[in-house]
Amino acid sequence: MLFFRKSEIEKRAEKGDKSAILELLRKGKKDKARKLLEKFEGDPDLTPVLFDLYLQEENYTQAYRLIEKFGDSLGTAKERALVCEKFGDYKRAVEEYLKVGDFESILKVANIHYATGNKEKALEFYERALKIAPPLRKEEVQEKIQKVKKELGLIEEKKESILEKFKKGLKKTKEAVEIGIIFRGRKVDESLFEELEELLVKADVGVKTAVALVEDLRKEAIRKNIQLSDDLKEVTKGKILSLLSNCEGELDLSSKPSVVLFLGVNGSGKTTTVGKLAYKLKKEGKKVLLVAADTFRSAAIEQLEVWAKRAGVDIVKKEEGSDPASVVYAGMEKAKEGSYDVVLIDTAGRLHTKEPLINELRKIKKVIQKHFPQEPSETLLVLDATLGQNSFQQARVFKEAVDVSGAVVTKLDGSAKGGFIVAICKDLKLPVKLVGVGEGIEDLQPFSAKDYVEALLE
Ligand SMILES: Nc1nc2c(ncn2[C@@H]2O[C@H](COP(=O)(O)OP(=O)(O)OP(=O)(O)O)[C@@H](O)[C@H]2O)c(=O)[nH]1
Ligand SMILES: [Mg+2]
Repeated sequence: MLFFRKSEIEKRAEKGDKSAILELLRKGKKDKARKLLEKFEGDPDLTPVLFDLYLQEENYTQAYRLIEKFGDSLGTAKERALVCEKFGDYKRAVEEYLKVGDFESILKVANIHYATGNKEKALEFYERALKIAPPLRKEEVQEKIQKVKKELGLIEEKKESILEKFKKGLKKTKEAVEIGIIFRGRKVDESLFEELEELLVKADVGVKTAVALVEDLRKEAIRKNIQLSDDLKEVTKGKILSLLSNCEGELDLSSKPSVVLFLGVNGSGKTTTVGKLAYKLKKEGKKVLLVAADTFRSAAIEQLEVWAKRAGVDIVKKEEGSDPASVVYAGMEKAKEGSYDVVLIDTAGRLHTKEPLINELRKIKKVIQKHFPQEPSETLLVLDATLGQNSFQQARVFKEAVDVSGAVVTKLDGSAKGGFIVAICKDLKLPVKLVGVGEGIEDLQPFSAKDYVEALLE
Protein backbone atom coordinates (compact mmCIF):
# COMPACT_ATOMS: atom_id res chain seq x y z
CA MET A 1 0.00 0.00 0.00
CA LEU A 2 1.23 3.42 -0.87
CA PHE A 3 1.15 6.30 1.52
CA PHE A 4 1.16 9.82 0.29
CA ARG A 5 2.61 12.28 2.63
CA LYS A 6 0.28 15.11 3.24
CA SER A 7 1.77 18.27 1.86
CA GLU A 8 2.74 21.05 4.19
CA ILE A 9 0.00 23.18 2.72
CA GLU A 10 -2.71 20.65 3.44
CA LYS A 11 -1.49 20.30 7.00
CA ARG A 12 -1.63 24.03 7.50
CA ALA A 13 -4.99 24.24 5.81
CA GLU A 14 -6.43 21.64 8.08
CA LYS A 15 -5.48 23.82 11.00
CA GLY A 16 -7.50 26.66 9.53
CA ASP A 17 -4.70 28.64 7.96
CA LYS A 18 -6.38 31.02 5.53
CA SER A 19 -3.48 31.45 3.15
CA ALA A 20 -3.06 27.69 2.93
CA ILE A 21 -6.75 27.21 2.12
CA LEU A 22 -6.54 29.88 -0.54
CA GLU A 23 -3.54 28.05 -1.94
CA LEU A 24 -5.62 24.86 -2.13
CA LEU A 25 -8.29 26.75 -4.03
CA ARG A 26 -5.72 28.13 -6.41
CA LYS A 27 -4.56 24.61 -7.09
CA GLY A 28 -8.11 23.60 -7.95
CA LYS A 29 -8.66 21.44 -4.87
CA LYS A 30 -12.11 22.89 -4.37
CA ASP A 31 -13.72 19.96 -2.63
CA LYS A 32 -11.03 19.72 -0.04
CA ALA A 33 -11.03 23.48 0.53
CA ARG A 34 -14.83 23.59 0.79
CA LYS A 35 -14.85 20.85 3.38
CA LEU A 36 -12.32 22.66 5.52
CA LEU A 37 -14.06 26.00 5.15
CA GLU A 38 -17.36 24.44 6.18
CA LYS A 39 -15.61 22.95 9.20
CA PHE A 40 -14.39 26.39 10.22
CA GLU A 41 -17.70 28.12 9.40
CA GLY A 42 -18.15 31.05 11.76
CA ASP A 43 -14.50 31.98 11.71
CA PRO A 44 -14.49 35.67 10.74
CA ASP A 45 -11.51 35.16 8.48
CA LEU A 46 -12.68 32.04 6.71
CA THR A 47 -16.43 32.50 6.35
CA PRO A 48 -16.10 35.23 3.67
CA VAL A 49 -13.90 32.82 1.71
CA LEU A 50 -16.60 30.18 1.93
CA PHE A 51 -19.20 32.72 0.85
CA ASP A 52 -17.12 33.64 -2.21
CA LEU A 53 -16.74 29.99 -3.06
CA TYR A 54 -20.51 29.40 -2.90
CA LEU A 55 -21.04 32.45 -5.09
CA GLN A 56 -18.54 31.19 -7.60
CA GLU A 57 -20.29 27.83 -7.67
CA GLU A 58 -23.69 29.55 -7.91
CA ASN A 59 -24.77 27.65 -4.85
CA TYR A 60 -27.21 30.36 -3.78
CA THR A 61 -28.99 28.24 -1.20
CA GLN A 62 -25.84 27.81 0.86
CA ALA A 63 -24.74 31.39 0.25
CA TYR A 64 -28.12 32.61 1.47
CA ARG A 65 -27.83 30.45 4.57
CA LEU A 66 -24.52 32.18 5.40
CA ILE A 67 -26.04 35.62 4.92
CA GLU A 68 -28.85 34.73 7.26
CA LYS A 69 -26.38 33.58 9.86
CA PHE A 70 -23.65 36.19 9.53
CA GLY A 71 -25.36 39.10 7.88
CA ASP A 72 -23.69 42.08 6.30
CA SER A 73 -20.13 41.00 7.02
CA LEU A 74 -20.28 38.81 3.93
CA GLY A 75 -19.68 39.99 0.39
CA THR A 76 -20.70 43.28 -1.13
CA ALA A 77 -24.26 44.58 -1.08
CA LYS A 78 -24.53 43.73 -4.76
CA GLU A 79 -23.47 40.15 -4.11
CA ARG A 80 -25.86 39.79 -1.21
CA ALA A 81 -28.65 41.25 -3.32
CA LEU A 82 -27.99 38.74 -6.05
CA VAL A 83 -27.97 35.83 -3.60
CA CYS A 84 -31.23 36.96 -1.99
CA GLU A 85 -32.86 37.47 -5.36
CA LYS A 86 -31.80 34.06 -6.60
CA PHE A 87 -32.92 32.46 -3.39
CA GLY A 88 -36.27 34.19 -3.61
CA ASP A 89 -35.96 36.52 -0.61
CA TYR A 90 -37.14 39.53 -2.62
CA LYS A 91 -37.63 41.79 0.34
CA ARG A 92 -34.01 41.55 1.38
CA ALA A 93 -32.84 41.61 -2.25
CA VAL A 94 -34.57 44.96 -2.66
CA GLU A 95 -32.96 46.30 0.52
CA GLU A 96 -29.50 45.27 -0.65
CA TYR A 97 -29.98 46.63 -4.19
CA LEU A 98 -31.12 49.93 -2.72
CA LYS A 99 -27.90 50.12 -0.72
CA VAL A 100 -25.98 49.85 -3.98
CA GLY A 101 -28.17 52.40 -5.67
CA ASP A 102 -26.61 52.37 -9.14
CA PHE A 103 -28.59 52.12 -12.36
CA GLU A 104 -28.45 48.33 -12.66
CA SER A 105 -29.56 47.91 -9.07
CA ILE A 106 -32.47 50.31 -9.28
CA LEU A 107 -33.55 48.57 -12.47
CA LYS A 108 -33.36 45.27 -10.63
CA VAL A 109 -35.54 46.66 -7.85
CA ALA A 110 -38.09 47.75 -10.43
CA ASN A 111 -38.00 44.36 -12.13
CA ILE A 112 -38.48 42.57 -8.82
CA HIS A 113 -41.49 44.72 -7.95
CA TYR A 114 -42.90 44.08 -11.40
CA ALA A 115 -42.35 40.33 -11.17
CA THR A 116 -43.98 40.19 -7.75
CA GLY A 117 -47.03 42.04 -8.97
CA ASN A 118 -46.42 45.42 -7.38
CA LYS A 119 -46.75 47.49 -10.52
CA GLU A 120 -47.06 50.88 -8.83
CA LYS A 121 -43.75 50.37 -7.05
CA ALA A 122 -42.25 49.00 -10.25
CA LEU A 123 -43.23 52.18 -12.07
CA GLU A 124 -41.71 54.33 -9.34
CA PHE A 125 -38.37 52.55 -9.64
CA TYR A 126 -38.36 52.42 -13.44
CA GLU A 127 -38.76 56.17 -13.35
CA ARG A 128 -35.91 56.45 -10.87
CA ALA A 129 -33.77 54.20 -13.07
CA LEU A 130 -34.54 56.34 -16.10
CA LYS A 131 -33.05 59.38 -14.39
CA ILE A 132 -29.68 57.69 -13.94
CA ALA A 133 -29.75 55.48 -17.02
CA PRO A 134 -26.72 55.55 -19.33
CA PRO A 135 -27.72 56.87 -22.75
CA LEU A 136 -27.75 53.45 -24.38
CA ARG A 137 -30.15 52.02 -21.83
CA LYS A 138 -32.69 54.83 -21.78
CA GLU A 139 -34.90 53.42 -24.50
CA GLU A 140 -35.23 50.06 -22.79
CA VAL A 141 -36.36 51.69 -19.56
CA GLN A 142 -38.74 54.01 -21.37
CA GLU A 143 -40.36 50.99 -22.99
CA LYS A 144 -40.84 49.39 -19.59
CA ILE A 145 -42.40 52.56 -18.23
CA GLN A 146 -44.83 52.69 -21.14
CA LYS A 147 -45.73 49.06 -20.64
CA VAL A 148 -46.41 49.38 -16.92
CA LYS A 149 -48.35 52.59 -17.42
CA LYS A 150 -50.53 50.85 -19.97
CA GLU A 151 -51.09 47.94 -17.65
CA LEU A 152 -52.00 50.28 -14.84
CA GLY A 153 -54.45 52.02 -17.14
CA LEU A 154 -52.55 55.30 -16.84
CA ILE A 155 -52.35 55.76 -20.58
CA GLU A 156 -54.71 54.76 -23.30
CA GLU A 157 -53.16 52.34 -25.70
CA LYS A 158 -52.91 54.29 -28.90
CA LYS A 159 -55.13 52.56 -31.36
CA GLU A 160 -53.86 52.46 -34.85
CA SER A 161 -56.40 53.85 -37.22
CA ILE A 162 -57.75 51.51 -39.84
CA LEU A 163 -55.94 53.50 -42.49
CA GLU A 164 -52.63 53.14 -40.65
CA LYS A 165 -53.18 49.42 -40.35
CA PHE A 166 -53.97 49.21 -44.02
CA LYS A 167 -50.83 51.08 -44.86
CA LYS A 168 -48.87 48.69 -42.73
CA GLY A 169 -50.69 45.78 -44.31
CA LEU A 170 -49.82 46.94 -47.77
CA LYS A 171 -46.20 47.68 -46.90
CA LYS A 172 -44.82 44.71 -48.80
CA THR A 173 -46.87 45.53 -51.87
CA LYS A 174 -45.69 49.09 -51.76
CA GLU A 175 -42.06 48.11 -51.29
CA ALA A 176 -42.18 45.77 -54.24
CA VAL A 177 -44.47 47.89 -56.36
CA GLU A 178 -43.95 51.59 -55.87
CA ILE A 179 -47.16 52.76 -57.48
CA GLY A 180 -47.27 55.97 -55.51
CA ILE A 181 -43.88 57.17 -56.71
CA ILE A 182 -44.74 57.43 -60.39
CA PHE A 183 -47.37 60.00 -59.58
CA ARG A 184 -44.86 62.36 -58.05
CA GLY A 185 -43.84 65.34 -60.16
CA ARG A 186 -43.91 63.76 -63.57
CA LYS A 187 -45.32 64.66 -66.88
CA VAL A 188 -48.27 62.64 -68.03
CA ASP A 189 -47.07 60.82 -71.11
CA GLU A 190 -47.11 57.39 -72.68
CA SER A 191 -44.18 56.10 -70.67
CA LEU A 192 -46.04 56.95 -67.47
CA PHE A 193 -49.07 54.98 -68.59
CA GLU A 194 -46.93 52.02 -69.54
CA GLU A 195 -45.17 52.03 -66.20
CA LEU A 196 -48.44 52.31 -64.36
CA GLU A 197 -49.86 49.36 -66.24
CA GLU A 198 -46.81 47.29 -65.43
CA LEU A 199 -46.98 48.17 -61.75
CA LEU A 200 -50.66 47.32 -61.51
CA VAL A 201 -50.00 43.94 -63.10
CA LYS A 202 -47.15 43.39 -60.66
CA ALA A 203 -49.44 44.21 -57.75
CA ASP A 204 -51.72 41.47 -59.10
CA VAL A 205 -54.85 43.41 -59.98
CA GLY A 206 -55.09 41.19 -63.07
CA VAL A 207 -53.78 41.84 -66.57
CA LYS A 208 -57.15 42.49 -68.16
CA THR A 209 -58.19 44.85 -65.42
CA ALA A 210 -54.87 46.71 -65.51
CA VAL A 211 -55.00 47.19 -69.25
CA ALA A 212 -58.61 48.35 -69.19
CA LEU A 213 -57.97 50.69 -66.28
CA VAL A 214 -54.99 52.36 -67.89
CA GLU A 215 -56.80 52.65 -71.20
CA ASP A 216 -59.58 54.38 -69.38
CA LEU A 217 -57.08 56.74 -67.77
CA ARG A 218 -55.47 57.60 -71.10
CA LYS A 219 -58.81 58.72 -72.47
CA GLU A 220 -59.67 60.63 -69.36
CA ALA A 221 -56.29 62.39 -69.38
CA ILE A 222 -56.89 63.58 -72.91
CA ARG A 223 -60.48 64.54 -72.27
CA LYS A 224 -59.66 66.53 -69.15
CA ASN A 225 -56.29 67.69 -70.45
CA ILE A 226 -54.39 66.34 -67.46
CA GLN A 227 -50.71 67.24 -67.71
CA LEU A 228 -49.33 66.50 -64.26
CA SER A 229 -48.95 63.10 -62.70
CA ASP A 230 -50.20 64.38 -59.33
CA ASP A 231 -53.53 65.23 -60.90
CA LEU A 232 -53.65 61.85 -62.59
CA LYS A 233 -53.25 60.20 -59.23
CA GLU A 234 -56.58 61.49 -57.99
CA VAL A 235 -58.27 60.28 -61.14
CA THR A 236 -56.64 56.87 -60.75
CA LYS A 237 -57.86 56.67 -57.17
CA GLY A 238 -61.36 57.41 -58.32
CA LYS A 239 -61.18 54.76 -61.04
CA ILE A 240 -59.96 52.02 -58.73
CA LEU A 241 -62.52 53.04 -56.16
CA SER A 242 -65.32 52.69 -58.68
CA LEU A 243 -63.96 49.26 -59.65
CA LEU A 244 -64.33 48.33 -56.01
CA SER A 245 -67.72 49.92 -55.55
CA ASN A 246 -69.58 46.68 -55.01
CA CYS A 247 -66.78 44.99 -53.19
CA GLU A 248 -67.04 46.44 -49.76
CA GLY A 249 -69.24 44.37 -47.60
CA GLU A 250 -70.06 44.23 -43.96
CA LEU A 251 -70.67 40.93 -42.28
CA ASP A 252 -74.35 40.25 -41.95
CA LEU A 253 -74.78 39.04 -38.40
CA SER A 254 -78.32 40.20 -37.86
CA SER A 255 -80.04 36.86 -37.23
CA LYS A 256 -79.75 34.97 -34.00
CA PRO A 257 -77.77 32.91 -34.16
CA SER A 258 -75.81 34.00 -37.19
CA VAL A 259 -73.89 31.05 -38.53
CA VAL A 260 -70.68 31.82 -40.38
CA LEU A 261 -69.01 29.12 -42.40
CA PHE A 262 -65.32 29.46 -43.29
CA LEU A 263 -63.92 27.83 -46.41
CA GLY A 264 -60.52 27.86 -48.03
CA VAL A 265 -57.54 25.78 -48.94
CA ASN A 266 -54.97 24.53 -46.47
CA GLY A 267 -53.02 27.24 -44.79
CA SER A 268 -55.08 30.09 -46.17
CA GLY A 269 -55.78 31.34 -42.66
CA LYS A 270 -59.24 30.01 -41.80
CA THR A 271 -58.56 28.97 -38.23
CA THR A 272 -56.64 32.15 -37.46
CA THR A 273 -59.43 34.28 -38.91
CA VAL A 274 -62.06 32.40 -36.89
CA GLY A 275 -59.99 33.08 -33.77
CA LYS A 276 -59.52 36.77 -34.47
CA LEU A 277 -63.15 37.28 -35.38
CA ALA A 278 -64.29 35.45 -32.24
CA TYR A 279 -62.20 37.84 -30.17
CA LYS A 280 -63.57 40.87 -31.95
CA LEU A 281 -67.21 39.79 -31.61
CA LYS A 282 -66.77 38.80 -28.00
CA LYS A 283 -65.37 42.26 -27.30
CA GLU A 284 -68.49 43.71 -28.88
CA GLY A 285 -70.49 41.79 -26.30
CA LYS A 286 -71.66 38.89 -28.46
CA LYS A 287 -72.00 35.34 -27.26
CA VAL A 288 -69.81 33.36 -29.62
CA LEU A 289 -69.49 29.65 -30.28
CA LEU A 290 -66.73 28.02 -32.32
CA VAL A 291 -67.22 24.73 -34.12
CA ALA A 292 -64.17 22.60 -34.90
CA ALA A 293 -65.39 21.01 -38.12
CA ASP A 294 -61.87 20.48 -39.39
CA THR A 295 -61.51 17.01 -37.93
CA PHE A 296 -58.82 16.00 -40.35
CA ARG A 297 -55.91 16.52 -37.96
CA SER A 298 -55.95 16.61 -34.19
CA ALA A 299 -53.59 19.61 -34.36
CA ALA A 300 -56.30 21.54 -36.19
CA ILE A 301 -58.75 20.95 -33.34
CA GLU A 302 -56.16 21.94 -30.76
CA GLN A 303 -55.30 25.09 -32.69
CA LEU A 304 -58.92 26.19 -32.62
CA GLU A 305 -59.12 25.38 -28.91
CA VAL A 306 -56.17 27.67 -28.27
CA TRP A 307 -57.96 30.47 -30.11
CA ALA A 308 -61.16 29.80 -28.18
CA LYS A 309 -59.23 30.22 -24.95
CA ARG A 310 -57.50 33.38 -26.12
CA ALA A 311 -60.76 34.90 -27.23
CA GLY A 312 -62.64 33.62 -24.18
CA VAL A 313 -65.39 31.87 -26.12
CA ASP A 314 -66.93 28.38 -26.15
CA ILE A 315 -66.08 25.61 -28.55
CA VAL A 316 -67.71 22.42 -29.78
CA LYS A 317 -65.36 19.65 -30.86
CA LYS A 318 -65.10 15.93 -31.33
CA GLU A 319 -62.16 13.62 -31.69
CA GLU A 320 -59.96 13.60 -34.77
CA GLY A 321 -61.47 11.76 -37.72
CA SER A 322 -65.11 12.37 -36.71
CA ASP A 323 -67.59 13.25 -39.42
CA PRO A 324 -67.36 17.06 -39.75
CA ALA A 325 -71.12 17.27 -40.31
CA SER A 326 -71.70 15.54 -36.99
CA VAL A 327 -69.57 18.15 -35.22
CA VAL A 328 -71.62 20.86 -36.93
CA TYR A 329 -74.78 19.07 -35.77
CA ALA A 330 -73.56 19.15 -32.18
CA GLY A 331 -72.62 22.79 -32.67
CA MET A 332 -76.11 23.71 -33.90
CA GLU A 333 -77.71 21.93 -30.95
CA LYS A 334 -75.51 23.80 -28.52
CA ALA A 335 -76.12 27.07 -30.31
CA LYS A 336 -79.85 26.60 -29.81
CA GLU A 337 -79.67 25.58 -26.18
CA GLY A 338 -77.12 28.19 -25.21
CA SER A 339 -78.77 30.97 -27.21
CA TYR A 340 -75.57 32.06 -28.90
CA ASP A 341 -75.40 35.15 -31.09
CA VAL A 342 -72.78 33.96 -33.53
CA VAL A 343 -71.49 30.53 -34.50
CA LEU A 344 -68.21 30.36 -36.39
CA ILE A 345 -67.47 27.10 -38.18
CA ASP A 346 -63.88 26.18 -39.06
CA THR A 347 -63.60 23.63 -41.87
CA ALA A 348 -60.87 21.58 -43.50
CA GLY A 349 -59.48 22.68 -46.82
CA ARG A 350 -57.94 19.64 -48.41
CA LEU A 351 -58.35 20.21 -52.07
CA HIS A 352 -56.70 17.17 -53.55
CA THR A 353 -60.01 15.44 -53.01
CA LYS A 354 -62.35 17.72 -54.85
CA GLU A 355 -65.54 15.67 -54.94
CA PRO A 356 -65.48 14.61 -51.29
CA LEU A 357 -64.78 18.21 -50.32
CA ILE A 358 -67.77 19.50 -52.22
CA ASN A 359 -69.99 16.79 -50.78
CA GLU A 360 -68.75 17.47 -47.30
CA LEU A 361 -69.47 21.20 -47.55
CA ARG A 362 -72.94 20.56 -48.91
CA LYS A 363 -73.61 18.13 -46.10
CA ILE A 364 -72.48 20.68 -43.54
CA LYS A 365 -74.76 23.27 -45.04
CA LYS A 366 -77.70 20.86 -44.91
CA VAL A 367 -77.08 20.16 -41.25
CA ILE A 368 -77.00 23.90 -40.52
CA GLN A 369 -80.26 24.42 -42.38
CA LYS A 370 -81.95 21.59 -40.60
CA HIS A 371 -81.61 23.63 -37.43
CA PHE A 372 -81.72 27.14 -38.84
CA PRO A 373 -83.28 27.22 -42.32
CA GLN A 374 -82.05 30.77 -43.09
CA GLU A 375 -78.47 30.09 -42.23
CA PRO A 376 -75.55 30.32 -42.85
CA SER A 377 -75.68 34.09 -42.80
CA GLU A 378 -72.22 34.17 -44.27
CA THR A 379 -70.13 31.67 -46.15
CA LEU A 380 -66.69 33.19 -46.34
CA LEU A 381 -63.93 32.15 -48.65
CA VAL A 382 -60.55 32.73 -47.06
CA LEU A 383 -57.86 33.73 -49.56
CA ASP A 384 -54.14 34.06 -48.95
CA ALA A 385 -52.87 37.37 -50.35
CA THR A 386 -49.36 36.00 -50.78
CA LEU A 387 -50.72 33.57 -53.35
CA GLY A 388 -52.72 36.26 -55.08
CA GLN A 389 -54.57 35.18 -58.18
CA ASN A 390 -52.78 31.84 -58.14
CA SER A 391 -55.42 30.79 -55.65
CA PHE A 392 -58.36 31.59 -57.91
CA GLN A 393 -58.56 28.21 -59.57
CA GLN A 394 -59.09 26.65 -56.16
CA ALA A 395 -61.41 29.40 -55.08
CA ARG A 396 -63.71 28.55 -57.96
CA VAL A 397 -64.04 24.97 -56.69
CA PHE A 398 -65.41 26.27 -53.41
CA LYS A 399 -67.75 28.62 -55.18
CA GLU A 400 -69.01 25.68 -57.16
CA ALA A 401 -69.71 23.70 -53.99
CA VAL A 402 -71.69 26.27 -52.04
CA ASP A 403 -72.88 29.84 -52.34
CA VAL A 404 -70.06 32.00 -51.13
CA SER A 405 -71.15 35.34 -49.69
CA GLY A 406 -67.79 37.03 -49.44
CA ALA A 407 -64.05 36.81 -49.21
CA VAL A 408 -61.59 37.22 -46.38
CA VAL A 409 -58.14 38.28 -47.55
CA THR A 410 -55.42 37.14 -45.16
CA LYS A 411 -51.69 37.87 -44.92
CA LEU A 412 -52.01 41.20 -46.64
CA ASP A 413 -49.13 42.24 -44.42
CA GLY A 414 -46.79 39.74 -46.02
CA SER A 415 -47.80 40.08 -49.63
CA ALA A 416 -46.52 42.00 -52.62
CA LYS A 417 -49.81 41.24 -54.30
CA GLY A 418 -52.06 43.67 -52.48
CA GLY A 419 -53.68 44.55 -55.78
CA PHE A 420 -55.40 41.24 -55.95
CA ILE A 421 -58.24 42.57 -53.85
CA VAL A 422 -59.28 44.30 -57.06
CA ALA A 423 -59.12 40.97 -58.86
CA ILE A 424 -61.28 39.26 -56.25
CA CYS A 425 -63.87 41.85 -56.90
CA LYS A 426 -63.63 41.95 -60.68
CA ASP A 427 -62.85 38.34 -61.51
CA LEU A 428 -64.21 36.33 -58.61
CA LYS A 429 -67.09 38.75 -58.15
CA LEU A 430 -66.99 38.56 -54.40
CA PRO A 431 -67.18 41.35 -51.86
CA VAL A 432 -64.24 41.49 -49.48
CA LYS A 433 -65.61 41.47 -45.94
CA LEU A 434 -62.50 41.21 -43.81
CA VAL A 435 -58.77 41.61 -44.18
CA GLY A 436 -56.03 40.01 -42.12
CA VAL A 437 -53.01 42.23 -41.61
CA GLY A 438 -50.96 40.16 -39.18
CA GLU A 439 -50.91 37.12 -36.96
CA GLY A 440 -52.01 38.92 -33.81
CA ILE A 441 -55.47 38.64 -32.31
CA GLU A 442 -56.30 42.24 -33.23
CA ASP A 443 -55.02 42.02 -36.80
CA LEU A 444 -58.34 41.63 -38.52
CA GLN A 445 -60.34 44.51 -39.85
CA PRO A 446 -63.28 45.32 -42.07
CA PHE A 447 -62.41 46.16 -45.63
CA SER A 448 -62.72 49.78 -46.58
CA ALA A 449 -62.26 50.41 -50.29
CA LYS A 450 -61.46 54.05 -49.71
CA ASP A 451 -58.73 53.37 -47.17
CA TYR A 452 -57.41 50.63 -49.35
CA VAL A 453 -57.06 52.81 -52.45
CA GLU A 454 -55.58 55.56 -50.32
CA ALA A 455 -53.00 53.19 -48.85
CA LEU A 456 -52.19 51.54 -52.18
CA LEU A 457 -51.49 54.76 -54.07
CA GLU A 458 -49.90 56.90 -51.37
N1 LIG B 1 -48.81 37.45 -41.46
C1 LIG B 1 -50.02 36.90 -41.38
N2 LIG B 1 -50.13 35.58 -41.14
C2 LIG B 1 -51.35 35.04 -41.08
C3 LIG B 1 -52.53 35.83 -41.25
N3 LIG B 1 -53.60 34.99 -41.14
C4 LIG B 1 -53.09 33.75 -40.91
N4 LIG B 1 -51.76 33.76 -40.88
C5 LIG B 1 -50.83 32.62 -40.67
O1 LIG B 1 -51.00 31.66 -41.69
C6 LIG B 1 -50.78 30.36 -41.20
C7 LIG B 1 -51.94 29.45 -41.55
O2 LIG B 1 -53.09 29.88 -40.88
P1 LIG B 1 -54.27 28.92 -40.41
O3 LIG B 1 -55.28 29.77 -39.77
O4 LIG B 1 -53.75 27.78 -39.63
O5 LIG B 1 -54.77 28.40 -41.81
P2 LIG B 1 -55.95 27.36 -42.11
O6 LIG B 1 -56.63 27.84 -43.32
O7 LIG B 1 -56.76 27.12 -40.91
O8 LIG B 1 -55.09 26.06 -42.48
P3 LIG B 1 -55.56 24.52 -42.42
O9 LIG B 1 -56.18 24.29 -41.10
O10 LIG B 1 -54.27 23.78 -42.61
O11 LIG B 1 -56.49 24.30 -43.55
C8 LIG B 1 -50.55 30.50 -39.72
O12 LIG B 1 -49.20 30.47 -39.46
C9 LIG B 1 -51.14 31.88 -39.41
O13 LIG B 1 -50.51 32.47 -38.30
C10 LIG B 1 -52.37 37.25 -41.51
O14 LIG B 1 -53.31 38.01 -41.70
N5 LIG B 1 -51.10 37.72 -41.56
MG1 LIG C 1 -57.20 25.43 -39.86
